[in-house]
Amino acid sequence: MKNPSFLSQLNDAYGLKLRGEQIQKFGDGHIHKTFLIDDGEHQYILQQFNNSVFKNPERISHNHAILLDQIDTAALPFELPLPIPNLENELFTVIDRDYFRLSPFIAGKCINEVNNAHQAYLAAKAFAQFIKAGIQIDASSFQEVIPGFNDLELRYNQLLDALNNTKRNVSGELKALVDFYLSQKDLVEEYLFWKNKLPLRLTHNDTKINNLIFSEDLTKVNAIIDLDTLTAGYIYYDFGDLVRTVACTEGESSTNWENIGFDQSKYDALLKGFLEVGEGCFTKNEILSLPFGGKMMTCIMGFRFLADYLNGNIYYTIHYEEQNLHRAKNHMFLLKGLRG
Ligand code: GN1
Ligand code: MG
Repeated sequence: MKNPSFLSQLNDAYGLKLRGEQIQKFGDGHIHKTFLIDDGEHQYILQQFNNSVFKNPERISHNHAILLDQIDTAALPFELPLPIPNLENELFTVIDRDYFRLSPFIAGKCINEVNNAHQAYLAAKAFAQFIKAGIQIDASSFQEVIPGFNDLELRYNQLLDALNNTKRNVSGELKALVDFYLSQKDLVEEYLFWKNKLPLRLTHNDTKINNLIFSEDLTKVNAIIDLDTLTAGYIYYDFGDLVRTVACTEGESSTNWENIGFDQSKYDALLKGFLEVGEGCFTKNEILSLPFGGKMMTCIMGFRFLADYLNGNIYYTIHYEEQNLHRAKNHMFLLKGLRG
């Protein structure tokens, strides 16, 4: 972030006076490149927006506008840091053909794993409060940001396509992993079973634990972040991605295979937090669908990581060649644990 032309364009766009060293790489997201700006007086989050993943950014803005119009965000017990317009009143600033945006910085701590059941409870409460705050909104007014984002049938078919077109040698461990995921077809059937039994709600759709900002002492949720994927969905998506990233004995990037499994006490705390908020407003079927959510979201991420590995790692940020394969393997152990 020290290129002088980049800096002057960024400063001009937002009326800032930043120096290169005031912009530092930040966070663990897999999609956008995120930086922390700190000029000694103000702090912001700067993101280099991934517009090959989000091909229709105007749909994100459409959904955010509904949220702002229909939810009293100030009444929520946490922040929803939405992008700050530049001096031209645009949400994105194009610099050297890349898209950038600025958001408020919320102080606190992002974690990749919870330490105890109480943190799990707080996380579930926050995401359920988000759903509850939007429960009166007609979900059909939201636009689909990434087509079929949480559609398990589509992701299964994308895995099959990746398998048919891969340049990798599908044998040994890779073959075993592919066979495992293809044998999860019954979850696709269950996904279709639930489809016409549940109402669509405003959901976040990417509720992994590091998309929350906790207070430094981890006793409170300060903010829900990564608001690009919020759109109409089923509540079990949001419960399920929490299960995937909270009710597990090891985080998503762990390769301690023998330690990876399901954590019942954190699961129970998630359920308690989610239902405490949602009781009386979630339907009976929605509540019955929650256990499916954990299995489904773990399975869908296994499909997606494995498909990305077969496709040559074109989607997720990786730190080494086999990382998507390892993420899929990690999720196989968790899914086996969740399926009992
Ligand atoms: C991505 O952006 P991030 O890291 O919060 C992904 C989610 C996955 C997650 C897996 C737009 O989320 O769907 O669950 O990685 N987001 C997108 O860790 O694909
Ligand atoms: Mg994120």
